[in-house]
Amino acid sequence: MKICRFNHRGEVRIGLIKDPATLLDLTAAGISRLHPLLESTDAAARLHTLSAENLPQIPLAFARLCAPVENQEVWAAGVTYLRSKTARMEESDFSASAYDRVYDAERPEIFFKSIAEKVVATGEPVGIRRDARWNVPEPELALVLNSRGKIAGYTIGNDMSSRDIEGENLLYLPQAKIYERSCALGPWIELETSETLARSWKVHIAIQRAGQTVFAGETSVGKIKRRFDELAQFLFRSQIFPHGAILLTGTGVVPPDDFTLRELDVVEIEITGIGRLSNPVVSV
Ligand code: DO4
Ligand code: MG
Repeated sequence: MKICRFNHRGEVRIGLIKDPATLLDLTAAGISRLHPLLESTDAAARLHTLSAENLPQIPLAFARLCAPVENQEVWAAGVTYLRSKTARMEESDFSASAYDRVYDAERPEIFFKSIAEKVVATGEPVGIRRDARWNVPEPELALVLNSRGKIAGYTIGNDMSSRDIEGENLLYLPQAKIYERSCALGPWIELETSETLARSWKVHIAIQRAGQTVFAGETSVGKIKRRFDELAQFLFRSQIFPHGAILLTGTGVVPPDDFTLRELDVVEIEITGIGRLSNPVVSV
């Protein structure tokens, strides 16, 4: 079951994706936020009941989807795929061993990525830093965690990154990762999915430039080295998240070293089982 936030005449409403072309307006049935659904233990049953009711229907093609995040902080795990470890070791000089160590360490790499209001939705531009010369998207499965640290659902994330800034010095990581429009989430949240099923999903990325595909790559969620509850438990150690949190799970697709994003490129990330997150690129 897929739930979304959408903007209708200036008001953010909650929707249930009924079929590939239609969403049901759950706000007409009194559901005005995602939070109670993510906290609830019987959200799926409630949504099944509601989907049989005569709720207003909106063609998806006309719906302006908002990022599926309300006031959760967005965090990200890193170096969870072998591919990410080797690419980062190659790009960096004196900090290469840090990636090697964290890949095998008990404690994962987890870093802060974004506050909710800075997250961009599908269709909205993601940013590349003007002061960086090597900018890439990072297509990632995102865990939607409730306030108890339980996985309430999954969405797609783009952890936009400036590889030259990160590669110059690991202490520059926050600048490589956190800047205007550096995080996209969407298009919606997939509920009711076990980790076993999610691990069978494929992550696919294509980058379009002037109508041509200039990079495409694919990986599998199953290649993530760590269990999802392990990542969630580390995030929730000595921290509370009253609104829940979003946790990106790391990238397993890295474009070749001579590739950098350009303004007007379009980044399309698809995760089977969820859908597609699509964003044009702007310089920020
Ligand atoms: O260690 C730096 C960031 C890693 C990351 O974002 C990833 O592996 O996806
Ligand atoms: Mg990443």
